[in-house]
Amino acid sequence: MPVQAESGFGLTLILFLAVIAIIIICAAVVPADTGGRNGQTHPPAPYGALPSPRQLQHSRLETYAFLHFSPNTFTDREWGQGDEDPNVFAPDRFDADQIVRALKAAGMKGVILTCKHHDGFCLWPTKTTDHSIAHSAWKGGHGDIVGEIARACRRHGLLFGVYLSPWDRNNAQYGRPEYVAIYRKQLQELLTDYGPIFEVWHDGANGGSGYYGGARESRTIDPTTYYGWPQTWEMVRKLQPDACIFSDVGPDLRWVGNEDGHAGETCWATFDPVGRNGAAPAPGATESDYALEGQRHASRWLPAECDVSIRPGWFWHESENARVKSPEELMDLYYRSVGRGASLLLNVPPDRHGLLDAPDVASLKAFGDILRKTFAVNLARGAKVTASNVRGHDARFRAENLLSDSGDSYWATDDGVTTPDVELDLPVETTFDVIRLREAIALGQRVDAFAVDAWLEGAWKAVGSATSVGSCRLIHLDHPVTTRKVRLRITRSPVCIALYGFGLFRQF
Ligand code: FUL
Repeated sequence: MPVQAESGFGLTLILFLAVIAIIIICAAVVPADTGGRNGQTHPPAPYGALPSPRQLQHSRLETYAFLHFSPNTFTDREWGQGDEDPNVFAPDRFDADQIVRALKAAGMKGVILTCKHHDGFCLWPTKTTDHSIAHSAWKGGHGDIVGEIARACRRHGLLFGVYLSPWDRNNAQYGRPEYVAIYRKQLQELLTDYGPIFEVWHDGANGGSGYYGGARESRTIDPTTYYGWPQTWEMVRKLQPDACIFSDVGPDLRWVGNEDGHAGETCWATFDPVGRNGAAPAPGATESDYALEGQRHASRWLPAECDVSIRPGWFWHESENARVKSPEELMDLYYRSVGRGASLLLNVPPDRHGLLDAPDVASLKAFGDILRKTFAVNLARGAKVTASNVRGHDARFRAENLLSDSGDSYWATDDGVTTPDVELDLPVETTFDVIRLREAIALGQRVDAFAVDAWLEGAWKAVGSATSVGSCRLIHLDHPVTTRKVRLRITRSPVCIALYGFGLFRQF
């Protein structure tokens, strides 16, 4: 029957064209470069310089403490000459547990001790010099401050790190090649005898004059060559492969360029240190101004660490007892360091008893309470999350991952989708004044800028914006905002995004 045959052919043709159309539409919706659905999509390609596993681990610490303790504590100085009698170091009630407990109350995840400051006095019984605790009357010459602090850290679940000043105003060999061997031997003792070390801290200060074994003269060294840093760091890697090395030039963490405890408003984790007058950069010999913000497209992952003292000085001075930073000042520093993708290294110096002093302990505790209470509950939890784009429609990269607490699950977009947005319908009307955002930094630092809107009186209103994100970005709003709906807009990014850890909080 020709008529039937003809209409049968027409139907087949229509069906055929419909299938082709569906294939074309699907191809447009699921971009070819991200693969298919349900676990078939590949993650975004990493962008720029990337963190090493040890740097990734370190980025999760956020805050840790510095302890400046030496003969200076007893002589009321900031920089000892190196000619101090070892017996001046005489804490009468030293209690490592009291110190570490007070730091833990502030939420500190680790402790870095000045095992030797510029005066050259070693707080452990080193075999390299007589200028040490073993040659003082303290504990009959059997004391070991390094060991006691390291063990207390372990007891209380904190990490332990070492500061060993390269400049040594006591040592007769300082300025000669012999001293570099002594310095390495000291570091070797510290990295061998005290368990796992999370950070090794190299100061850049080199002042010139000193005791130097009685010579009492000024000695200058070339910081770019004298210490032979590459060989020293090779030894650190061998003895403590997980330890991050801090200095003006890294190799794992960079000095932020000030001792006030804050990073730049924009702060990139990527950085190529800049030497002075065209010379190679080295600890103590960099143009440190560049470190505040880092550089957007530098070749190295070298995040900033912000060091600051809770008091005006690094060492304890009775005259500064009334000038201990308040918990509010510490919170402000937290926002301007951790909240800008850097870490905060807070110095709290033990006093002449060998304890943290009462005003410091009180401020640490109140700071820790504010931190814990502020970040205890993410007010965005339970929100319905809707994104303008999800990479390959793949559940692995779903919008809900924006609220994830781990960088292993994140919200990502298709390649080429660089300015997506995401809406959060909050379960109830919510008041917040802190916004948090994190990048899955294992894939590099991707986002250039973003904004956050709140649905207020029937319209979206911008309430906050920022530039670099990295491991953590906190926006502390001037005024709390109350709303049912929040929108995150990525306003600039060279590549597709990979975000998690979004949070809304109310500062306590
Ligand atoms: C500086 C040193 O000179 C200070 O005494 C202190 O140790 C500080 C952390 O680093 O360069």
